[in-house]
Amino acid sequence: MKLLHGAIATVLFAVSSPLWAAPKSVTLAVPGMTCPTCPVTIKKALMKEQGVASVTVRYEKKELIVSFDDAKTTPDAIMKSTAAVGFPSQIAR
Ligand SMILES: [Cu+2]
Repeated sequence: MKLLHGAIATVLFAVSSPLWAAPKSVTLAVPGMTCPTCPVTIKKALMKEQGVASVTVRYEKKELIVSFDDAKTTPDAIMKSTAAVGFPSQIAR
């Protein structure tokens, strides 16, 4: 049963991958988030980017978790758009 399940998942993935690339996520350190409205600005900017699926803010850690479609954008492009609104970021850890 386990094997069969794996085979089905593989087939589904192969069929759907051109349209539905696997979502990736990246944790970004944003040292410039110094007040609670900063993440709002960043989130707004990122949600306008093509391929960004969701943005989770961890304000207390000055981090963002961004999930994105790697067929449409890259962590590099995401970091560029946070910098464009005044918040340079880098990949955490
Ligand atoms: Cu602020």
